[in-house]
Amino acid sequence: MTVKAVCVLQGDSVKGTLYFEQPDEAHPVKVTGEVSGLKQGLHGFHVHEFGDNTNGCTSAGAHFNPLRKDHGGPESVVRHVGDLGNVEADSSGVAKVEITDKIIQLQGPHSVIGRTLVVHADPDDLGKGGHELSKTTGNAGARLACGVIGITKLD
Ligand SMILES: [Cu+2]
Ligand SMILES: [Zn+2]
Repeated sequence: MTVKAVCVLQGDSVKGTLYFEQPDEAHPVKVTGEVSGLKQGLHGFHVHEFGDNTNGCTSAGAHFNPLRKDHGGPESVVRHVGDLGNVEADSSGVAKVEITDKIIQLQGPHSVIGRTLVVHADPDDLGKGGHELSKTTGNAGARLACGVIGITKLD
């Protein structure tokens, strides 16, 4: 059964709306939408563990990592389930998002529903930066905006 979800990202100046869709567990999840108010360039983009924004994006915890692996990029063999890599903002600060990912799910134990999507200030180095944070966060810096991923109505 197709599952659809939506996430509204809210930050001080960064906003966005992302749509998630998955026809069934065997098919990848498509993530589409737009994030605005960014500095031009790459920005880390992850699903974090908790759907808790009580203390802003900090309460979302670490990257969603049910398999207890090191941080990586979306194409890496070793990655967190929540590692969606980067989005790239153009000169007007808008990132158009079109991601197809085989690891995140909208159903089952790896479902990202009820967890928090975060967009970061800096590029995610995909685990390859050699920084002390590369293997945990990709050294992607501050959390500029976040929102909980929720199920939407099917049409
Ligand atoms: Cu993150
Ligand atoms: Zn990660």
